[in-house]
Amino acid sequence: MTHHRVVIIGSGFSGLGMAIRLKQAGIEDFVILERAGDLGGTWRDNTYPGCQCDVESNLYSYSFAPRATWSRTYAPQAEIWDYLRECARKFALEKHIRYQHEVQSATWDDAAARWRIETAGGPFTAGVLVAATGPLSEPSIPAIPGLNEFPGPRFHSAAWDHGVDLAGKRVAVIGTGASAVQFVPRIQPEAARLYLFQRTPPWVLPHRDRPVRGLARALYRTVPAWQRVVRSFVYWSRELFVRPFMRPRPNSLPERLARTHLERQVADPGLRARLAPSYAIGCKRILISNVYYPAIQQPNVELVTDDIREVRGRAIVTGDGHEREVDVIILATGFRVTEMPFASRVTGRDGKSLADRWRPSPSAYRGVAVAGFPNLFFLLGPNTGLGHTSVLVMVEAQLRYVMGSLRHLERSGMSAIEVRREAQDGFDAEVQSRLRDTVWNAGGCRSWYLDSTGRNTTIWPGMTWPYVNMLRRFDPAAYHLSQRPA
Ligand code: N01
Repeated sequence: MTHHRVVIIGSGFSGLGMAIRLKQAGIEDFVILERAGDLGGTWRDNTYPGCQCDVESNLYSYSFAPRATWSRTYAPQAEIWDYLRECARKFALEKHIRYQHEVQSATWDDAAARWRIETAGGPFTAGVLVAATGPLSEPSIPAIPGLNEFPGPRFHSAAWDHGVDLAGKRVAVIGTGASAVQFVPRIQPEAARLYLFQRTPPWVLPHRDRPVRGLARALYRTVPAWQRVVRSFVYWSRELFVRPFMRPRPNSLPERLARTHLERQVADPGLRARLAPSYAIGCKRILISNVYYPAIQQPNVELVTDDIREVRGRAIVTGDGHEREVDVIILATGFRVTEMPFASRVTGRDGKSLADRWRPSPSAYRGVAVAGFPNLFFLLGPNTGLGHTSVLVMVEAQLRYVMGSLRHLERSGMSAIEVRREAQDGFDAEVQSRLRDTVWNAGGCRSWYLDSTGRNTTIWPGMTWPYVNMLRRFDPAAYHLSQRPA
């Protein structure tokens, strides 16, 4: 059994960010437990064709590790994954990572004031546990009758099977979210036939991606302050962009832009009507693409808007009884965001699991701390997701806050720190009240932002700067400290 001052779960953007901040503070006694054989989280797993970040790389990167060499303004997956490996090398993180160490359980031991962690690679104990498991790490597999019996290849977009050759095949894609919009234009030219099963049409805006030319790269390299200016510009344009659609209003500016994009790219009024969303823009994540609408109008593509009833043998059967025979099924059905399977493996002070504590609906103080779970911090926890800008803005605010709490705990000489229940409940009530009339709650759509009770436990209600400001300083009054028995 090895003990560490801090144990981080997950080596994606937030887990690595935590590790870097610890190192910068001179703390070396930590490990990162990673269930896979490589680092990178969602950017390691999502290797589907066309995978690309939909936020500009100058903002979708750590502020403390800018990169001058992005090839495009919106970097492709391989480059982002490479960036994370580069950061791990630059900050000497590799020696701290324990691969193939999936966490099976984490239990708070009150007498010893530490976390006892069982993993696939052996047990650990931790003074402080940081859960950086990521909201987009558990693929959601739809409960379609007969899907498991489909005799051909079938895979989720987040676990792309590159061994399956799609050339000349009849391919079914289920789902039209952010992932499908990126890979459908890539696989359409290969497939003999592509059936795209759309349950709800997304809002799509034009993409402004372009190559980063030599001059810009040279400027970023030689005048780093210039890249910081560009980053700030991107940040504030996105902050301002969210305002016109935060409250659902018909015909908002972003909605008009998206409608014009649809009208320009799709001439057939019948198809256009089937692609036109009937909910307010922003209610679901807004997608960006210049190639999605053109791809789905190719003669080998059929957009299917009837509900899927079942998979029968090789056929996908829709509600109207129509059967479409396919060779491959690709599930672009998103992630289990609000259930967080990891929660059932964490047991707190009173012997209750986090999943029980979070039933029927999760919440956390400032998205990072939960009463009953001392010395445990979440990165990108409940209500700190975003629909309009880089989640790394939230992650960096949380890193600063967690570092503040570690310093506070150390200075106090105590062994445990736990958020007060009333602080957590008060924060949650305020977030929920601010969310009530926003597009994410009242936009007229069903989205993964809402959990099974209809509560929005995913999204931060609006601009990010108030959150960043709030987390600038650790607030000891919201916590109580305790000492382990002598
Ligand atoms: O998943 P989604 P995603 N039968 O949940 C449909 C991030 N991301 O993987 O809308 C039929 O958006 C579902 O239909 P409906 C980003 O945060 C980022 O595409 O629920 N259809 C929907 O169309 C994003 O939001 C990047 O009616 C079913 C689709 O599947 C998040 O990941 C790139 C169904 C799921 O869409 C998830 O995106 C890619 C069923 N039973 C992803 N179940 C960046 O660029 C679900 N659907 C940063």
